[in-house]
Amino acid sequence: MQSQPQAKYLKDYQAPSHTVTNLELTVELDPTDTKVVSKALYSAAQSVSELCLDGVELNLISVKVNGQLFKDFVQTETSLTLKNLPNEFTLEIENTISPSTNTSLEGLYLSEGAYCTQCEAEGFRKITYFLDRPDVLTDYLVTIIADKDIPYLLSNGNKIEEGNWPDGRRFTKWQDPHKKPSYLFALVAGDFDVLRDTFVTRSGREVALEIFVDKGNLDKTPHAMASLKNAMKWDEERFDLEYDLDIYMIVAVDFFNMGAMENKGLNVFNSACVLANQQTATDRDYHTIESIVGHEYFHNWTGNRVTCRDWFQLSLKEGLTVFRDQEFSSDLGSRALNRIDAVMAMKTHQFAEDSGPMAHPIRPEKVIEMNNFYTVTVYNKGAEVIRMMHTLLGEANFQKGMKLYFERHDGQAVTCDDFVAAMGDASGKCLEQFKLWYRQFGTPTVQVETSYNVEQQTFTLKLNQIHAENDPVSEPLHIPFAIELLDTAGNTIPLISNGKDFDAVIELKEISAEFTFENILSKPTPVLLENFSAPCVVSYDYESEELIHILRHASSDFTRWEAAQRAFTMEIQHAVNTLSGSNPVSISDTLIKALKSIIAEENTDKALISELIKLPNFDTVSAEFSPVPVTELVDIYKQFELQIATQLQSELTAVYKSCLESGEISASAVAARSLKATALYYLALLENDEVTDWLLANSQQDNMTLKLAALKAVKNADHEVSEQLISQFDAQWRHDPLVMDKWFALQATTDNDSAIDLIKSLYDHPCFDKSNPNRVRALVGQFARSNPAQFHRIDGKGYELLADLLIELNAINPQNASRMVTPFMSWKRYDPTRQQLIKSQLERIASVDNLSDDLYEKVDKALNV
Ligand code: B3K
Ligand code: ZN
Repeated sequence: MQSQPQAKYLKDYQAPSHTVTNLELTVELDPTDTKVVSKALYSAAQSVSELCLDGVELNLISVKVNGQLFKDFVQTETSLTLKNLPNEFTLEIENTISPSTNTSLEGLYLSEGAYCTQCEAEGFRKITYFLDRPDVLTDYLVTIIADKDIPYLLSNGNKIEEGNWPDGRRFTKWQDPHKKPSYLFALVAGDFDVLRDTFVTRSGREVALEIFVDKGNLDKTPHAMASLKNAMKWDEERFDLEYDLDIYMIVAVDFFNMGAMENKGLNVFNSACVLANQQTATDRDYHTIESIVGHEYFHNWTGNRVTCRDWFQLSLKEGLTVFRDQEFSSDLGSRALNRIDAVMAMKTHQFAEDSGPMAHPIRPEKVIEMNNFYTVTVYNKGAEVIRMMHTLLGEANFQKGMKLYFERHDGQAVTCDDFVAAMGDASGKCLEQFKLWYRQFGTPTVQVETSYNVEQQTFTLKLNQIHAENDPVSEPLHIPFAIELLDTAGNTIPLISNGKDFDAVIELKEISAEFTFENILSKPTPVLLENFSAPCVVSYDYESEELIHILRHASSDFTRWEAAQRAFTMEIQHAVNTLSGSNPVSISDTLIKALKSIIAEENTDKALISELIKLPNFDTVSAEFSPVPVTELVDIYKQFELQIATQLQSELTAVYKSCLESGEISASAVAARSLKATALYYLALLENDEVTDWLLANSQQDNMTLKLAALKAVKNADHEVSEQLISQFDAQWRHDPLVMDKWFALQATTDNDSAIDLIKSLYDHPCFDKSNPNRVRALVGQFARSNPAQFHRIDGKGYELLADLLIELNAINPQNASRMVTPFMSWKRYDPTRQQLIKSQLERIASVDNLSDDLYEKVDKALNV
């Protein structure tokens, strides 16, 4: 019988038993028999004579203590415990590993012939025995030895020596001047093309910048390089932070579990997050690359210079770094559109996680497999928590807090409390109550009631915070609740309370509180939780006219978007309630009228218009229902899209024609393409020769944004040219699997009963590879996320397809399997038939032999809520 995986608890944290200095790591690379020798000085923190090292899937050759062969140890599958040790000693361990059979993409593995590593969170233990925890900071001297024909042998820090090894192989030696935890160690060896550049820091130091990519991909690297230089400059200007090494390297690999990894001085990236040119990447890809390159760079201070004491504190570095990358993108591009993206991620993914069996605080308290906690909660809600502090403190005080944080903790491994303390101390603002955000989970609701007093010309808001049923925190949270009041002309009314000017941010600290504003000449329209100032749900009975008023008149673009989303959602809710038989449902005339005038707005960012006229995504809308009426929603979305296309045909056609751009990547061209794509998406639903010509013309463009827009539109509309364009794309891009991911994702949205067979047949496509996470996510991930009609088929075949794949992936790559199980986690939100179908698939997974900790933790939680 399998032993049950054991959970670890934050409350059990203990400081490490030893410190480690002067780690010398020698790695002799070989696909199946890599030899690793690690030598270091260990000093016991208190007088303990035992040392328990982490190590997984290692073949131990020898242990030496102070140069002498040492046998007094106990080995398990995950550890090596040495006994009867002196207080201080050198430890030399030799072991071997097999990178070529490592398909977990954790530890040292091969990606298309190149050696690379992934050590966060606990992958270093798959390379050698070590105290593999983030609070053990060590200096590294790394020697890499490999065959002569591998030109690049890279590790962290500076290359201090290279040459020929006595037996004819080559070696390089790297020294990292900064102490680091093992999760930031990296090694890469392979043959690459390299883009080189330099950056001069504001103190005048020249930093060498190098981007390594597979041969032939050099023309797809300039955007990542430009993004890196922008990030370096931005961090100096906005956060006063300068880079601290002489070299910064990025390596792009095809086999990678996440987007990228911030290893000190040597980032390893998923090639999807580096490679881009106009032919192969969409405008969205360009944006993602900029933000991820920035994110990894920003970790150099928030994560690497100051790191986490333990993995429960992951949000210390991730929440903060996501906040920083969001600010970077917002300062460089459109703040409103970036906010829309961030809030959409929260409402679509984080709220769902928070209401399901994997709900956890941004600082989790109990973990079985750490890799399961690189979540939208830790990352995105973590960033919202940092953003709330920014809102409460203001930019100047927030930056004072950052300064103090670095003054106090540079070179240390610390906790989220340390961060909040620095913010509180630097600003003088009490954040004691605010800290509850680190412990609570389940999305809080702020219930709002309003009343207008005509005689006194006052407007009163009554706020009431309600915690989710599963929330461990019952005391009130400190919620920055931003508001705006609009007058009948849509102007912002200045807020006055108790005779004084009132800042737009209400600090709600009680369970319920009332706020009255004076001098309000007529009944205002309230904008609530403006700019999503806290990660909460607002419950307020908006009249649809109020939403349309906000949508048409609010000065904040983000606010307009939120109003549009709410207005659409209300219409969908209404349609679900009235849907019966084959009776058509429709969007109200007032909303249609508002959409018409929005499309025609001349001074509005085209990219914003594009977002304003889109229906909210399926997952966000689903959250409003219990159980989710899958079939009805699919039907309503189709009817609504067709209605928008029909009733807005002339506006959409006009706007399509007016969106001129010539393939460049300026903000205005990107915006024009975005609106063009949305117009095309709707128009493709109508039978119209002119539109067919546009679709065909766009599909032939040398610009991936336009090409893909045409393909998405024809696929969604099941247009007569759909098949033709789909096979043309396949023929054109078969040589480039990264581009083919877009094609796999499109195929996954096939909205008819052939979808399951089609997906299964694509497993045999020459570009498809189940061991490549990008491919699997593009095809099956997209199917489960974006094809509700087929994934939730009432015969259960969609669920079976996903479960079959998860069972296979369990043996290949548990981390990827575990990521892919997400659509099953919310099974309780569906009707009894679907619940039963998903449950039986979860049970099938639970009964698999050698179920990984990754899947076990999630499936067990899903089944036992
Ligand atoms: N820190 C890495 C993520 C590591 C995930 C380990 N399963 C990327 C990032 O957040 O920057
Ligand atoms: Zn990160």
